[in-house]
Amino acid sequence: MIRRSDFPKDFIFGTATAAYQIEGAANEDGRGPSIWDVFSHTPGKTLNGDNGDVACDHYHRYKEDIKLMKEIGLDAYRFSISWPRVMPDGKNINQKGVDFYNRLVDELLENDIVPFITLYHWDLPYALYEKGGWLNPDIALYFRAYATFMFNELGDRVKHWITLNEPWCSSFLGYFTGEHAPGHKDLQEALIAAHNLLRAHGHAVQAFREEVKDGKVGLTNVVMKIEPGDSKPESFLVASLVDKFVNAWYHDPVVFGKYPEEAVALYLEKGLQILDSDMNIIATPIDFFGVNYYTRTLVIFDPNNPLGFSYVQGDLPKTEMGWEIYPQGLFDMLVYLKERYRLPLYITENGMAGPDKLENGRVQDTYRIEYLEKHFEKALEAINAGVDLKGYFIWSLMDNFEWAYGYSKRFGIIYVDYNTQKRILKDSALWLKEFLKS
Ligand code: NCW
Repeated sequence: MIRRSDFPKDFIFGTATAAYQIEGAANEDGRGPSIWDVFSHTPGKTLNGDNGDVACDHYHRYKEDIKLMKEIGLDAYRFSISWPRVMPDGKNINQKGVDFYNRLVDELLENDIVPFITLYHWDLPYALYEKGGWLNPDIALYFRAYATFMFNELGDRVKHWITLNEPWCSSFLGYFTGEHAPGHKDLQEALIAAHNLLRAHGHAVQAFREEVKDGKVGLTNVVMKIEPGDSKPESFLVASLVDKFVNAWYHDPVVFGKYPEEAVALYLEKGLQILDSDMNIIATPIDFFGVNYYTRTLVIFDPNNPLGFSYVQGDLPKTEMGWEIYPQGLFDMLVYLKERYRLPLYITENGMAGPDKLENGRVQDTYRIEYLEKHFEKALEAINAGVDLKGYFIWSLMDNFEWAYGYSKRFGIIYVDYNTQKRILKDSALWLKEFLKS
């Protein structure tokens, strides 16, 4: 059985959340609307019309939530800042919003829990969306100003920062498939958004170097193992293409200052110009990559699909998201990232949505324990294979608003009863508590 003591001494274990998914208090203390408030309040966009108005009410219950983290014995906590809470119009400061994050950070530090902050986990101020959102090149400078303000405000106490969470989702789910806010369906827009997200990232890293001399900054991407879904040679080719589009696209420019050739070709085809000066900003050196790993994705060559490929279902056991459980992919991708980019890594998210049932005050999520244990093993294997992996954040601390799926998917190691806002440690949390002592 894997033990905590098998990991390096300074390896950290934590949990992760995101502001819109847990905070609630959507209309309190001067918070402005984000694209997700508007999207989730638009009929048909989220399951059952669910929204983050109340969510886990973490805005009022953060002390209780930190107490639970302490009880489990977690070393660190990754959370995101709601940009529209601190800058309701995207630009001007809302002191009450800022005060909340000061209280949150102080409470974490008092409990010896190391804060990791994500600046952008998908909740763009709606006021900036009205100015063009991620399609407006100026967005990178708005983001830089917001980041600079937060570095100044919290950088004395918070030393680990992540600029963006999963820019692939913000650009492709937000602007191409339309599953996420703002719900556009336009490939050219997705390409522009992706580029502006990376520019925003680069600007924030530059600001970080000026403001926080003794901290570390990185970018978190969703990292998917892309595999061919059949044995046709064409499917191997499309798998490698999709891999470039999901993985290399958001890593290569940041380290090498270059998009993969296939992405460059797509920008050209769509008549979009990429400036060298942009690439220089995007490639401002970072300290680590954050890895959000959940699953593999199978693709096959499909001439009938305008994209040239289709997704297919694999036959491994799946989580409630329909995502295959594939721990080996975590090992493979960690080794791949190490070899290609030579940067320290954190697993900034890993976990599963399960068919959790609260029965007699208990949630017996043995599947989640098994999932975590297997992924812990692969993380350890990667460390032993020479990957500079520094920490592991479980998604998520508690059940929360799962975007387009609303409250129907439960990823937490803590169960949330949304009627009472009562929190109940699932068996996985109890298991983790023992693991962290081992
Ligand atoms: S949807 C998504 N998530 C979930 C969300 O709760 C969290 O905020 C995100 O950081 C859990 O972790 C991330 N990510 C999109 C992953 C897409 C994977 C698609 C695979 C099938 C094609």
